[in-house]
Amino acid sequence: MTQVLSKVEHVKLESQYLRGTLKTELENSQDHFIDTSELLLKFHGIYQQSDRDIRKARKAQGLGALHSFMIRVAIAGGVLSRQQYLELDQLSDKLANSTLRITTRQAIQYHGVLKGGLKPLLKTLEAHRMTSLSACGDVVRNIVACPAPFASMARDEIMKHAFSLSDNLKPRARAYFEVWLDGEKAATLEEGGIEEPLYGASYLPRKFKIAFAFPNDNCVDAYTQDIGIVPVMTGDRLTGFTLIVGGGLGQSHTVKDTHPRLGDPMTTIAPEQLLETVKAIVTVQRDHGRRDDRKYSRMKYLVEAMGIAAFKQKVEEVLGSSLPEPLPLEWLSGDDHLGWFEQGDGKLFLGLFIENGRIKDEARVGLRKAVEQFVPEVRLTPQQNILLCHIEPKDKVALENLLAAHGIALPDTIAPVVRHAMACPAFPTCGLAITEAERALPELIREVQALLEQHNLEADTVAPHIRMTGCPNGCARPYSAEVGLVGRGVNSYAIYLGGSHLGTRLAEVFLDNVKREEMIATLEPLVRNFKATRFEHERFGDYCHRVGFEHLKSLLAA
Ligand code: SRM
Ligand code: SF4
Repeated sequence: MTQVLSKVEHVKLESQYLRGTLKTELENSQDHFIDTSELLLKFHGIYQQSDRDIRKARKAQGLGALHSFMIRVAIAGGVLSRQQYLELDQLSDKLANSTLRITTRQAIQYHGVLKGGLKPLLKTLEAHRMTSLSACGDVVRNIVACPAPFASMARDEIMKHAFSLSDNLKPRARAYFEVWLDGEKAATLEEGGIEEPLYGASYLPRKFKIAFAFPNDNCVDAYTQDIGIVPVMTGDRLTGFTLIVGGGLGQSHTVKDTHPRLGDPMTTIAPEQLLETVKAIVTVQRDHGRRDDRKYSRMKYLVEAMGIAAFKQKVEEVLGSSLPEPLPLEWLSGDDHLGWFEQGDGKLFLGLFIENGRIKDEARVGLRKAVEQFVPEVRLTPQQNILLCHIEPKDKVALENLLAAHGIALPDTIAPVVRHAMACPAFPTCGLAITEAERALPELIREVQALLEQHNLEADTVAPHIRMTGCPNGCARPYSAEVGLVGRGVNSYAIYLGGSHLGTRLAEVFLDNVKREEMIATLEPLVRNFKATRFEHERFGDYCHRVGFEHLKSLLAA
């Protein structure tokens, strides 16, 4: 059946492989790009935004929006050399709003970049072997991987696979270096022709996300990805990969039948089959995903409509060979890797909590000095935190002192409920935000902390994982948390409950429209009953799932 293509499909097709009019518009005196270019910019890792805090006031003065840009730097596996981290830090002062925002996919975002700053920023990134190409857009996005830097052959091999997928799945067309790099060949990109061998002229129907977990540790939320890749190990030898296919979280309150979905285990393959199998899955989504309505274009809807068995058959047709059944999976943790650890090679790493991923103010200065003096490599985590890697044990005390001098707390001094919480950026930069998240969560989460302390439930083994977003798109993965708070209206949130702290079960909507100021009073009876009736070692998400929403609602009524 032929589909009526959505507007975005036409923009892609007519863009001559992502060129459009970007180059000429970059040279004009406007502070922004036209609509069609705005869509193409995303493939280059750039979002056109405006400060929503001042939009109304400007309108009242008869002024239009004041535009600036968010640039997302794709960082495969979240791995950065010292030099790269320091360069990213400096750029935030020179060309952005003096903050670095670690994302839930191990990337870095700049906010507040002006149009004139785009080219210098992207050129500097390139000079340090970093790129924003395909950090956004209808392509495979930043490849996520468990960042823990323990010395292990298998871990090194998994990271190499992540880097290799990242290189192999980048778009090939030359538009990025023509527009931003004065046509110079980018060291970070393999030069292709004018065409896209994998993606074709209209790229994928929608964004596509891939993450590598580590056996038993689901810190990357593998089930929420288009493809979650779980290594199979024999001792410290990598012997295969199990692929979980068709996950995704975005939904819309107003669009029927949109919903979060966890992926299905599809197959377990040998390590050397990974690239071609992933490419085959991407090809099936490219050729069969919906292109008429972007609300239903994610691969999760294709997998759901076909069923995993028929989807797998399509992948086998592309490969020309059959795929084995998946091995069973077992999850023991969704570790955040925070605190001091011995790497196993004589060095240490230190995982530090960064509230909602925003590196700013004095903490940014402290981190910069720490990296300059003591840290050869930095890794970003899918929980918006940072790991300082390969530290000499002799430097431990000096590093701790330096961090303390800049007000950076060690993780064991931070309440577990705070340390496991995440929020998306929402206001003032996100054009889709309905209500606050990053600016609202710090206060709310400390109120939750006080509530848990009242009931002696503050320990790491029991404090729930809570994630907040300013709209239902789910950027901080609220639906795979134990408690999800999802923007529903101005200053109100839907409360999702019953997810698993291992990311293996979705939370479901419990109450649809709870005012921020009613949040603690709403959670209190549930927390009290959890304390009174929980099974030994039971987590809050598991308790909510076990007792059911009817019971939980009766507690509220009482
Ligand atoms: Fe997201 C759109 C921020 C991870 C689902 N996301 C956006 C935009 C770009 C808003 C826009 O389209 O104008 C947000 C920019 C806000 C800003 O001002 O910075 C935005 N998303 C983020 C980040 C920065 C949140 C964070 O707290 O870190 C994350 C960047 C990740 C990265 O480095 O690539 C981010 N977004 C996610 C995730 C979680 C994940 O991937 O692990 C999801 C849910 C998983 C999924 O994709 O299903 C997610 N973002 C969305 C969606 C809904 C997609 C859908 O299938 O319906 C949108 C809207 C869209 O695509 O139409 C969106
Ligand atoms: Fe914006 Fe919504 Fe994503 Fe938050 S969840 S960053 S409000 S799109």
